[in-house]
Amino acid sequence: GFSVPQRHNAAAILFDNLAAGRGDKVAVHADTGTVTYAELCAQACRIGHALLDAGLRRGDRVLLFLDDTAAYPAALFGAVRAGLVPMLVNTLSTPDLLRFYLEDSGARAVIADAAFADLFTADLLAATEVQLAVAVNGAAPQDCPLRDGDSWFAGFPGDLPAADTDADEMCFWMYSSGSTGRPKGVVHLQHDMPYIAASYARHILQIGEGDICFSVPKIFFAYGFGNALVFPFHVGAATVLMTGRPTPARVFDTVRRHRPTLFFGLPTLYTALARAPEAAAADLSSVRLCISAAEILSTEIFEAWRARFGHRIVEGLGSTEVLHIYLSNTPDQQKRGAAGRRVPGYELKLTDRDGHPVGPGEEGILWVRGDSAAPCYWNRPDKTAETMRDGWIWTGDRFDVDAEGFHYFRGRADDLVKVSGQWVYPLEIELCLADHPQVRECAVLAVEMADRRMTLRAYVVLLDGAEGPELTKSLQDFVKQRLLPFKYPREVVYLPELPKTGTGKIDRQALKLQG
Ligand code: 3SK
Repeated sequence: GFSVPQRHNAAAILFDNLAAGRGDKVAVHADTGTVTYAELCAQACRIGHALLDAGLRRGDRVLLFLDDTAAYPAALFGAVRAGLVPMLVNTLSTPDLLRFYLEDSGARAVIADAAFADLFTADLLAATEVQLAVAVNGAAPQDCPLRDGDSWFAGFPGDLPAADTDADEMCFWMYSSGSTGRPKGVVHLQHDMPYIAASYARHILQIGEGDICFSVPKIFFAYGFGNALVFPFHVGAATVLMTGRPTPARVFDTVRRHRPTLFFGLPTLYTALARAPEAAAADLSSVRLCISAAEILSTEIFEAWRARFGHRIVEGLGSTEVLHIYLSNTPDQQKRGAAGRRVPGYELKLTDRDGHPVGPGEEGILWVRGDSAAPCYWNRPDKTAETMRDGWIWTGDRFDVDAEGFHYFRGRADDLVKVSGQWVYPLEIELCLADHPQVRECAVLAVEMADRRMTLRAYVVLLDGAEGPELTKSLQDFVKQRLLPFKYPREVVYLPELPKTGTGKIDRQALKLQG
């Protein structure tokens, strides 16, 4: 059973390592060197002190605009220990989005990497409630309104008592972008971090103190946050943090230098790594588990990875609202194409659109319940009422489940379209096309024609072969033979690669705009 005391401050994930005698143990392997648990806790306390000294009070939001270095856990846990609420946002955010985050949250402080300082102009800060903006990992340029955090923090004490927070009190936020509309602030509570450690990390990763985690997906992404910070710190393990773009050369080199035991990626990353020339000489012998989430991994990449490195990538699926993975395969029990089985600690149910449970083997919309689920979106009662219902999270994803409990993703609840008068799910066609021997990657979208009718368009990246009418016919026939004939893509667009979002998913909005 999982329990935290009713008074609980989530920074304990980091600070309990001191009481456990791990002060001298390495917590972070970063590009810039190693940091021990004692050093990380002291820096977190200095940051917490500095924020309080600047006038921030319990529950105030602190926007973190940081790449993956030791400054991230120091700022995050320092703010939480001080009773403040860090907000983790994507460092690829546009200036407009950044302004939205600051306005929506009413954040009173910003901690940003000096490398991103030029985004935080005096005009932007003056238009918001930000009263304190600091740069870390170097000083911001002279004319920039961010003060030098590295030297300022150094003047504060390296210990700070934890704020006496309630386990059900707001702890940190992330933003969930969704496919349409403005992003929603996902509010997480003090007990959510220990919950994902006690569920996914314990049962699926079976993580221990000797592990070294390397999450290529970054900390601002809920998946990366659990992998890179919560899971390792909860058991006193170490984490490897890498800044910048994850090119195959840099990822393999980081693995070579730090020899992680747990490796976390996304399908796009595994695809790039498996195909990179550097894969031939790469050494993954330190790794005991390779994990993938967020999207379906193609059989081709799963097999290529197994052939090259001997690892069967373990797939799972989670969400920012639930904080981490609730459906997962395990190293011993995996089925190709399945998102996995229920992770201990979560309840799952499949219903029809009216919320009635579907029968055995039938397809339905997935709901998830568990203590790491966010209670609400910030200031969005409409969206909260749609998604958070009676303690359950409505995922909007359609699944069916086999007799052994493996769940198979069948698309979004709302992507059903009528083409030639018949209902189809574009994902079904996408999954079928992905099995064509000449297809490297594809996406299928329903698009509106000039006469307002809908049609199916496939965007295809080829493995080999020349694009043209013959190949288009072969792709269409492939779908007709495997699915119902009317489900074939009427249009096929060939691309050198598919556009990706900041978190590595296929950017369907960008494809739509591309026409
Ligand atoms: O997309 C996912 O599968 C995921 C996994 C863990 C945490 C967050 C997310 C969105």
